[in-house]
Amino acid sequence: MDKQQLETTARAMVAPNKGILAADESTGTIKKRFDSIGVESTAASRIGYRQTFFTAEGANENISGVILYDETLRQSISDGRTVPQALNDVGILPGIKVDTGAKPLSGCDGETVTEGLDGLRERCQEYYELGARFTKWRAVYKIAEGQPSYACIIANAHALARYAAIAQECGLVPIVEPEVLMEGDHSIEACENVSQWAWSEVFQQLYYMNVNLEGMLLKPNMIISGSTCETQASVQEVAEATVRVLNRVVPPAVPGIAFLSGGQSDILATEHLNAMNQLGSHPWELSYSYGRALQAPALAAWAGQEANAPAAQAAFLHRARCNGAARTGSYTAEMEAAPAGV
Ligand code: 5MM
Repeated sequence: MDKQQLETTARAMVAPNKGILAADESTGTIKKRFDSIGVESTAASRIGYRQTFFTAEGANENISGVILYDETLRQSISDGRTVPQALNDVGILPGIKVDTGAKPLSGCDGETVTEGLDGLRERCQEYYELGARFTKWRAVYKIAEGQPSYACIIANAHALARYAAIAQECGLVPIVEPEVLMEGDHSIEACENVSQWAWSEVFQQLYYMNVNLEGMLLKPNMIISGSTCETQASVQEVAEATVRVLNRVVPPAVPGIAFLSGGQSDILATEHLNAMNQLGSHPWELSYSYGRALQAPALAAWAGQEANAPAAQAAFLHRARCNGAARTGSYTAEMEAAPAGV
């Protein structure tokens, strides 16, 4: 492991005005997205869609890296370049999702533990050879009566830390993603309590597994009201609660926090990030690693037609620019005026 290289890569992933595009939908998830626009999900349609992001001119101004799925890392875009090559050519770091999904946690009604540790070292070594420079593993926690359980908290934290240590050993920066789901009628206070518990355990396990904090990133949920909670916290409340919990549990040695959007609307995800960056000084970069919040308008504009690629790219670049501005707290509602081509 080259410690210096890991730290340099981690810092590049949260460079000023930049964030990460999460395009690592597994085959089942991308099928759901394509179903929503009536497009068949095939290997060809998946790369046809995703290459609109990889080839969007100027994306590198606000996108530092892209999280890919195994299939995509091995595919080529229409001009024949491999996906890692096409990204490298414009200075965007290729990354790879290495977990194999959230699976039922025995004895814990409906809860999951994320799997994928078997053979992880060998897969990471191959991914590095294929050009990946960072990785991602997502753990999922749901809030319900008596949940998350201690078993769910401890099993997922342990797996995240084992994963992070192996990734670093293979020269890959680990993005550690403990996601407390927003689905449910719970309050923002419940989200705050559960997130603080889950993230504290994650950092405890990262310590036990000797993970180099300077060479990793955290990808958490924001502290937010449950999606069906009658009282929805304001943008300011979300920003303050999220930074408050991060301050309690995330060591300043971690270079950056790259939030997931988790089902928030694209604009709300930008507003929340912007409000956090307006709060004043914090020891880590506060950035984004959005999937749906960066892709949703582009997916709708693309609609399965290659001819719509320019419109999809314009929609994507617009969201990337808005989130880039949110990195410095300089995003404004006026920026949402529809860009040309959308
Ligand atoms: C891109 O979505 C990923 C989906 O992975 P699975 O197909 O394995 O469920 C997801 O992990 C994503 O990287 C993050 O959750 C961020 O995406 P959102 O849409 O929450 O910003």
